[in-house]
Amino acid sequence: MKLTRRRALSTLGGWGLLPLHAWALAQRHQLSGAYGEAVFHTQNLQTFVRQIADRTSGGLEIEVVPNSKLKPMAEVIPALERKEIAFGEVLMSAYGAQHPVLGMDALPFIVRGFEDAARMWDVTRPTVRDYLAARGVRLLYAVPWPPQGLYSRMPVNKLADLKGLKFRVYNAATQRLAELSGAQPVTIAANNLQKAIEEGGVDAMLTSSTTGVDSQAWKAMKVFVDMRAWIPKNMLCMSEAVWTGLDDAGRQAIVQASTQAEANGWRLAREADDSAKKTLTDHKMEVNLPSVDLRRTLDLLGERFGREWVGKAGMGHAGALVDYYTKRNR
Ligand code: PCA
Repeated sequence: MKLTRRRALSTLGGWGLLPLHAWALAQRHQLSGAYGEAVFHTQNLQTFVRQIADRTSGGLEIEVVPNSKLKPMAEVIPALERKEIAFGEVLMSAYGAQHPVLGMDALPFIVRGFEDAARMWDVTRPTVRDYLAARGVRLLYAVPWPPQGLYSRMPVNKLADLKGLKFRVYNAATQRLAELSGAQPVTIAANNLQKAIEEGGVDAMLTSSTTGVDSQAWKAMKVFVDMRAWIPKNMLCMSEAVWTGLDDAGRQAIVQASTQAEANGWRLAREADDSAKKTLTDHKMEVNLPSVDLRRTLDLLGERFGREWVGKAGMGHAGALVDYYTKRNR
């Protein structure tokens, strides 16, 4: 057991060598994690809070409450605004309706891999940070999921193959793809996915290799098309009012641990993707790249989504997309 300041103070307090109020001075907060304990994002959050506890010698203790048990994801940002919770993790695109740049995080067929995703984050970070700051929410870091691929019971060679299937959706982009291909969209949060699959409620879905493994996709689906539709990110945020109430040591610990969590998280996402694709194959799933025809349809679809997004975002925000392309093609 590590001797943290809190434990040391509590021991000294217990021996009557320190007044108990010194122990009580440690700040304790909760962090609303959106995904399950085994998910690499949640493990990264655990490392993040451990580092903060160590760096402040127990002066700042944060408890990770996983699986949206503290707050459903849609309520996390408003709860941070109201200081109802101190820290919260959300999928950026879950807030796509609030700001176009958050929706851009799940714009299909724009990024082709993790390097592109990192470029997109470079370009969009200031806008996301300022948008949140205006709401009294501090952005700490963002970490990607592996690229989103298509799972299905049967091989998919064209979008029409999805027609009529129960297609699990988790944000506006998945919803729109389901509609465009004539599938039947079914909204299921990641933490209920495994059960829904077991019960036969999902014929197809678009998510990462890792979420496919966590939800044991192979129990219903046999094919994974690694089509890299987008690379969505989770972001960790905190209440600005809680930040203001921290001492310098606490703030410094958060800043340092955030930088480290972001770097670790991007590395973990790549590693998790490699090992998850292997696990899918071990469970006899076919892991394929899209056929030439499907690729062509997807690219056209990407253009269409891009145009729709620019139309809604307006030219002011569309600049972020242009900046991204300029950076990528340099
Ligand atoms: N997993 C989460 C979000 C993106 C991902 O890869 C999900 O499927 O809900």
